[in-house]
Amino acid sequence: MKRRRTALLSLTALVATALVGLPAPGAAADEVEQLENGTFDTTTAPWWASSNVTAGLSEGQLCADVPGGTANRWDAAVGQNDLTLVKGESYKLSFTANGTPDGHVVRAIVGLSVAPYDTYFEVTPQLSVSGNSYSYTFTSPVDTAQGQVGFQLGGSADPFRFCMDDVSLLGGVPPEVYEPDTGPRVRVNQVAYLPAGPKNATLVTDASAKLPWQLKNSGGAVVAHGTTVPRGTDASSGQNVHSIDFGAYKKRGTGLTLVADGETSHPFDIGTGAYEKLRLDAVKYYYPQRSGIAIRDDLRPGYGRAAGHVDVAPNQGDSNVPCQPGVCDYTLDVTGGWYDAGDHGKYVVNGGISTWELLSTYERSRIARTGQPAKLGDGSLAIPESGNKVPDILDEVRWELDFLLKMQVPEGQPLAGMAHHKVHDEQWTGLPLLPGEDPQKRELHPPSTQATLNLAATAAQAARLYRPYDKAFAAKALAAARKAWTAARAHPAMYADPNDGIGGGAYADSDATDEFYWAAAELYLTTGEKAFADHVLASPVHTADIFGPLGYDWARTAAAARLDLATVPSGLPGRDKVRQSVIKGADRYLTTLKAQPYGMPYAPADNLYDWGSNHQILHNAVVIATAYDISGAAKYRDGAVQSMDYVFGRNALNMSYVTGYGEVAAHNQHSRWYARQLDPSLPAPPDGTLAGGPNSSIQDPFAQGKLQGCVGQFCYIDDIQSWSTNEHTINWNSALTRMASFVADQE
Ligand code: 9MR
Repeated sequence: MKRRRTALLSLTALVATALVGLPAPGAAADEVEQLENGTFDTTTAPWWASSNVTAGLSEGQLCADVPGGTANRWDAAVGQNDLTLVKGESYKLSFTANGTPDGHVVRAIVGLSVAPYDTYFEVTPQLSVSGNSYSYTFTSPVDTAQGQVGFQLGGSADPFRFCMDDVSLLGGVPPEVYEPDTGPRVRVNQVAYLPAGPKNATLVTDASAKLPWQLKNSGGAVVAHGTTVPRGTDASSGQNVHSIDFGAYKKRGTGLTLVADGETSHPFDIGTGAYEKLRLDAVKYYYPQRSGIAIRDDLRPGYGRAAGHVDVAPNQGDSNVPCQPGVCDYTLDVTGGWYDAGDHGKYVVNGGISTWELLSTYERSRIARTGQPAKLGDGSLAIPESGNKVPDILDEVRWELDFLLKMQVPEGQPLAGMAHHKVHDEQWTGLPLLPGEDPQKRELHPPSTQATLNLAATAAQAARLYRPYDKAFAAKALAAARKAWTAARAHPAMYADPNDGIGGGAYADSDATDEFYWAAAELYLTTGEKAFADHVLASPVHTADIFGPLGYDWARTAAAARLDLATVPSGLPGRDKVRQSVIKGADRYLTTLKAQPYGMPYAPADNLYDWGSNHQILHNAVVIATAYDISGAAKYRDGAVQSMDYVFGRNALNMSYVTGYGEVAAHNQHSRWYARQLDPSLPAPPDGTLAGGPNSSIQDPFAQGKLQGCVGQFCYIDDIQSWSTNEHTINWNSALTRMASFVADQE
């Protein structure tokens, strides 16, 4: 996405200040320089340098000779401490810098000078010999008197020279007004509509009366036309909009455009197999997320890398991981699994919902009326196990399942059978950082009831799905699931600490009734045992209305149980009612979808978009898709298919949230190793990676600096620094996988 800075006023102010040395008219009166001696006229004091850096004055600049061979950016640095930062105040960080030889990337931060060394703002410019000026505005998320401006120079194999001048941190500046470049006002699914499927678009316009629209083929000839339907002000974006329905046109084609109100949409296709490719790409995302194995460049060109966390320095390894102090006195081998997201943590709760959703994609392919199991079969995903006669999707998920099983507390220990909530670094690490280069100590965090039930549910589900391919593994998984179930029953309220968020996410959840329901459901569907059916039937969750506006997720897992009870064959008493409850939920999501001028089945309370809203939209679509699988009614198929339009660009930002799909697509998702935005030698996220999407709470400082006051759909920015709106994770790509597979089946 292009960014336009409306810096006119502040630029004028800056020039005027330079001329007369006084604040210019219009400049805030209280703009205050926070740094001492940023001009290096006679000394470098009070700037400090790490002991491995030789820093000094050189032609009125501070120059630093940086050694090669350090691992992390922060292993070599210069900076200034004891800065006061005020929460909610905006600051402008500016400097000139050059580097010799060309091309070195450094990290400039404003953060905390003491542990836990939080970073409030960071940028990672690539330096040239001739030098450049840099200027950024951000808003401090905290009050502190221990602030720091730091230039982190480490992580280079070779030595280089870094020079800087005119370093300034100006407080009290007006917050930067960020305006996203949203392109043409006709918003379409930039990827593809299905020939026989719904075809809808949204027009942003000031007009209140209906307008003509035209559909053009790639040669520019008008192939269909009609009039728009005025929809008034759209709450999710604050825009005045019309909707356009061109579903009567059913011919396949590429490079079509929709024209209305003098604007031409981004080009799109009708029925050219995009979803078949997405079906694969969405699952192919997982192989390079694997921990504990080298990623083969021949299988993922451009993504090959060393194995992460296998006890090769600087990694401390995952094969002998201790607990946090005081939590346990054993160590576990917890190698393998998928990294959760852009971080190097591995979390049983989030691994659980992701595993379930990939396995349910596979299970659906075997039982649904439109399912095509061969599509994700052996040889489909280009993974090391391709060719072993096991469906590739099962091989991929097995990588995670083996890890989840390793997280179970061993026999003989006080909490035997419970599962540790998570394993991750002792401290948060910076970006970029390849998995194999993470030097942090790894720690097991206390077991939790939810993690234990995630293990029970997914291991039970695995037991029925892997049985035809690996009986021993199926038996092992079922035994682990039973053990976990029993342990969770004995410790029903052992919740993860919501404050345990240093070095990794908390994934805290203070309600386990849904996880008990889910685990019981999977154990029942696999074993048919009455005890598990009784638990399902007695659970208050079984009859509760669980299909609310937000959509199910890692913390709210009741839908995983309900959807499986409704679709996986069983003799559960009252199964028809269960199926009806899914239809009822789908009806509600269809009502939402119809009321939304952008056509998505999502209208959160108070228009507060949740963290990862894109996957919640997809999850509501999964409920609609499941209603189609249950009933065969076309309205559900169409509603589910239409939900993809939002994800692929029919939205207020006019962008596709899936890398590699659509004219303008998210490609800077927050990641420590798909960090091309920070280091051009690293890859961007692979095609088929879903961005989290609009998040009204904008928890990260970068988004806070750009998106204050954002309305719903606008609370998103495609920048690697925005971890609260633009991360990628295994549980979001599982939602994409599930829907991509459904839509591909309808083509
Ligand atoms: O997706 C998670 C969101 O629902 C939580 O509110 C948030 C805070 O716990 O964490 C999100 O998950 C992140 C996790 O904690 C660490 N790895 C990256 C995940 C996605 O941002």
